Amino acid sequence: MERKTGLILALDETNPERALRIAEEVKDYLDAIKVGYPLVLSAGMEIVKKLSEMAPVICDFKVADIPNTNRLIVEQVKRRGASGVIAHAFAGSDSLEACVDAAGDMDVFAVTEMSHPGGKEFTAKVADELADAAVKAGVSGIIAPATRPERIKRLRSIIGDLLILSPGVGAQGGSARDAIDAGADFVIVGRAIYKSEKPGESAERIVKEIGRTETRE
Ligand code: NUP
Repeated sequence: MERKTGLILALDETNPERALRIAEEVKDYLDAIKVGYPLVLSAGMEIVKKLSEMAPVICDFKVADIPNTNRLIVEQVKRRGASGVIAHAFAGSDSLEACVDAAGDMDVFAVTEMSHPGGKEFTAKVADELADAAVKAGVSGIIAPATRPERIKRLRSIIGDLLILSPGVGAQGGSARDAIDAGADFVIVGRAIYKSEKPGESAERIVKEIGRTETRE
């Protein structure tokens, strides 16, 4: 995935018309648009094609099944024109490898430690091992919490040069600057943009904040 601004929009707006309007308004600030169940269950998978005309689309389906089912899901995501898909690492190496195989030239990102408070309960305890398994499975990158920059730093030391996409900025309390300084390549931002009265201005502010940070070499 190409990095220009470092910003990925989490488009969890469930009104399809409003979602498309927001995407249109902020698309120039984005490296990708992440869609998940909230929007896709409301608008249908056709929305992926429409959004991919504005920016590369990552489907955050947190794929977490047996290898065969994972493969079938990822094949459908690819058929719909997505550029990336998010899978859970906790389902195991074989499940993650099935995603990578089915993805071909599409990016697979593996969830390690989740950003919400509950993420500390289970995922944090095994996040280092999940990151290691993700590297071995051949993913493009991992999802790591902007709410805990010190954990981004630690996970960076495990995954080397793979990408880190970091959610938890804004509504969940994390800052874009801290996440990027800790080693994230991209921040994923949802409510702070799509719930803003002026999504364009909010996106611009975050892009400026990312630009002021000490990005990795
Ligand atoms: O650990 C994760 N935390 C997280 O928030 C993994 C995720 N995929 N996400 C997603 O990032 C979450 O589902 C939402 O789409 C987005 C963050 O949105 P917001 O908190 O900025 O509104």
